[in-house]
Amino acid sequence: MPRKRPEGIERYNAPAGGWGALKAVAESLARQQIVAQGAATLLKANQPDGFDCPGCAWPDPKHTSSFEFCENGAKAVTWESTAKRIGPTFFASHTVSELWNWSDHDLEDQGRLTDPLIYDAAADTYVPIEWDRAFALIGAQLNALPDPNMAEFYTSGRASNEAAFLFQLFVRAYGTNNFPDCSNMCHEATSVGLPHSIGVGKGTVTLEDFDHADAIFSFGHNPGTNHPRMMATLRDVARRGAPIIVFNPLKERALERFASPQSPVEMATLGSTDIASAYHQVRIGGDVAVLKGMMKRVFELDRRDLERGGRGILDRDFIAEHTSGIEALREDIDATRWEDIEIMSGLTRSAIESAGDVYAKSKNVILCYGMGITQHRNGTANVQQIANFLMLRGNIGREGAGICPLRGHSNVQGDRTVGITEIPNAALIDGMERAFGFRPSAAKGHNAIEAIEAIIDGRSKALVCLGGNLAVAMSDPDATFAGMRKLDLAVHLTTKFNRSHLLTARTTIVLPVLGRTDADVQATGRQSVTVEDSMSMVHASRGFLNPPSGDLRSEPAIIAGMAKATLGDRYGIEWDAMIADYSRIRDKIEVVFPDFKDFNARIREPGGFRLSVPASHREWKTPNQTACFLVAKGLSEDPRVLEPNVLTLTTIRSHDQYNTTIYGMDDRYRGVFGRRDVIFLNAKDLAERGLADGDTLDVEAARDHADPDDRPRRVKRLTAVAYNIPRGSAAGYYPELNTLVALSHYDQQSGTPSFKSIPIRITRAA
Ligand SMILES: Nc1nc2c(c(=O)[nH]1)N[C@H]1C(S)=C(S)[C@@H](COP(=O)(O)OP(=O)(O)OC[C@H]3O[C@@H](n4cnc5c(=O)[nH]c(N)nc54)[C@H](O)[C@@H]3O)O[C@H]1N2
Ligand SMILES: Nc1nc2c(c(=O)[nH]1)N[C@H]1C(S)=C(S)[C@@H](COP(=O)(O)OP(=O)(O)OC[C@H]3O[C@@H](n4cnc5c(=O)[nH]c(N)nc54)[C@H](O)[C@@H]3O)O[C@H]1N2
Ligand SMILES: [Mo]
Repeated sequence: MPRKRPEGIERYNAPAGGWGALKAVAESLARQQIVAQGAATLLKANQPDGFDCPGCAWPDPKHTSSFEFCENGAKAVTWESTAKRIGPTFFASHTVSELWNWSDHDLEDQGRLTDPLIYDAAADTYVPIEWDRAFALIGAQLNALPDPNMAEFYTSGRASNEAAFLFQLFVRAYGTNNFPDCSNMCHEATSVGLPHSIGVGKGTVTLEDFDHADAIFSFGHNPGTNHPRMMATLRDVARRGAPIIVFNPLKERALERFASPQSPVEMATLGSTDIASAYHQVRIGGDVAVLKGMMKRVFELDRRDLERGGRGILDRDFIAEHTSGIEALREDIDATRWEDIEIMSGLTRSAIESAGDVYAKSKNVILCYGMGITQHRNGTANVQQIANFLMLRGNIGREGAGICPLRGHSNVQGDRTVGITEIPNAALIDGMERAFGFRPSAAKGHNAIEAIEAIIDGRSKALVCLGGNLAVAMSDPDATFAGMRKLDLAVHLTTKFNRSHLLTARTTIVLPVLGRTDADVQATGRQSVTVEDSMSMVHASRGFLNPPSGDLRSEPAIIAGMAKATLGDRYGIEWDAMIADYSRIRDKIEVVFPDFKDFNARIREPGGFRLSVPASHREWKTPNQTACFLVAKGLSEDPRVLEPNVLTLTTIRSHDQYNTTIYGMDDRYRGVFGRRDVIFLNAKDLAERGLADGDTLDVEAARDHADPDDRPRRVKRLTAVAYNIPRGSAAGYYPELNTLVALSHYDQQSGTPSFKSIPIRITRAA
């Protein structure tokens, strides 16, 4: 008799997509009470005259496609365009202390905020405040700080280019570069790592390149859930017979099999398309070992081919003309032993060699990657080894080949492009001076980790958040929450109410904003904003719904309101004129960033335009003007992973969540229903500890006594799920497990928290 599975844990045998996806959309429309209006809203997503889907940053075929069905895009849209509202009456009857005990799902599920609010400490509730009074308070408190560097200005990647640009203008005119950003927790390893390799911190491919690729390598991303529109592309690639080689510790269903809701045949016959041609379940944190192993194979095949009188496997013309550093890389790879590669990757030599053989045989290769690569202590090194791997055969800067980081938030890349950065370069400073007549500070500001540390230490006393849920998204919630409660000023621009807003400061103000789907009408009429996708395409986005209440303002308008109240007419910045007509903001963006030449004209072209990515045409903006092979010593990021009894935990997203937004409690493709308090483990790792599927466990982070931040970190009572995952690896859900991550546990080069490799120990719960 097979043991009964734990409650809510089932086996999911169907392909990803299919009828299950259609059903899920119908359910989320019904749950958000928007059946009629919601259906119309979905039809406007990613249309030429519609809004940009807030679900992910995957590009559209020219942003002109007929309606492309996407379950999780639909969830993101319905969650925002919900008919539910949360206003003063709600807050009058619920204290902040009471709301603290609500779940993240229940907080946001109250619906869209309708009024600006301020926290009343005496009553422990939020009460309405007039916009102008809120702005005046914010301005007075920011001006009262002895030093502008005592304030932090956070951006979450849903903000439009226009909002982000005004935000950085406001903050730089105020006098600091403290720009913690969700990107610091996400693709910072890409932004920091790739410029050293190829001179630009962005991907080099376009959507069309996928039509010309002979093989796709996929590392550490889960497109069926997080970039669902990518599935159409992967399906096309698979159907033309090009290999897709996947490296992921978990067998993600959509990377195995996908039934396209767009395909009448697959829907009618319950058929599906196999996606991965080979699926390698790499150990968590084993990617450097895999990449080095495949490079070792390529060097070996190259040597053999030369011995036989061939021209070799390496792209020697590309290497000679465009690169530097190949000899040092070859030495490092030669010195790396297969035994170590096998231990660290958890894969056999022959499996890695077979993947290397596919690479060597394919003319054009694209490598895609996500958080499984960046959120490690060696995230930057991971990204740079990927660049090395591609460069060996000239797979950067030509048709059908290149590097494809899957960005997170729908405009996280754009926010960076238009100036949200704590490390402004000379071009940005010069550009700001050209556009606005003042020279902003060039001093390095705080990234996300540094901002939280400054808040905890009391060095920073104010926090202004352009969206997001910083406290819940960050490592070490215990320390982070306590720090936030000591602030003098906390300001949140937001569509919905979340836990970060419950961390009240001396003055706490919550300002409700228009979302992507809402019509944004200003003095000169309805406005569009712009966003940049993962492939550097910039296009317009225009909402059309009636806003949730008459008292909402747009993000640009609120930023301008705070700026005027804080700066007065400092530097003569024409805030009102820019808000009346956003094309004037774009004119200024164009002055600061010449790449946006003819910005307003070009966003009127269907599909928008592509920003220049020099590496895409083999122009290398590195100090020595070449693409650089970079050596990363060793294979392990953290000696603790080899200690006895230690497992490496990765934290992942369920199918029913958007970062800290929990839409629902199911994770359909992984067979988890109605709960999130689980930990996925290899059955043998469980058995070795006298544990079994369904047991209740406590999890403790392995200690690092040399770390000044060392202390016990525990999550209690998780249910063990025996799962198809490599030995030594474990997985569970973000954000519930962030308690296990010390603030000091991050990649030293990029500051990206190491959310994907947390050394842990498990024990049976008392
Ligand atoms: N519906 C939905 N869409 C989203 C989001 C969302 O939460 N929900 N979030 C958005 C954001 S901000 C981002 S950054 C992206 C995130 O998109 P992803 O990068 O796909 O997000 P994760 O769920 O973190 O998944 C990481 C994947 O890496 C694998 N993995 C974990 N550790 C390792 C490892 O050590 N090596 C390898 N090779 N693989 C590993 C996991 O098994 C998982 O499949 O999605 C964006 N889109
Ligand atoms: N353990 C662990 N931690 C992680 C990760 C992980 O994989 N594991 N991933 C990290 C990553 S990749 C990221 S990007 C961060 C995410 O960090 P954040 O970007 O800070 O978090 P989100 O959950 O995306 O923010 C959701 C909130 O944004 C607000 N919001 C939604 N739409 C809008 C809008 O249009 N305007 C405004 N102003 N507000 C809006 C809503 O209030 C909602 O509650 O988390 C990071 N944390
Ligand atoms: Mo992200």
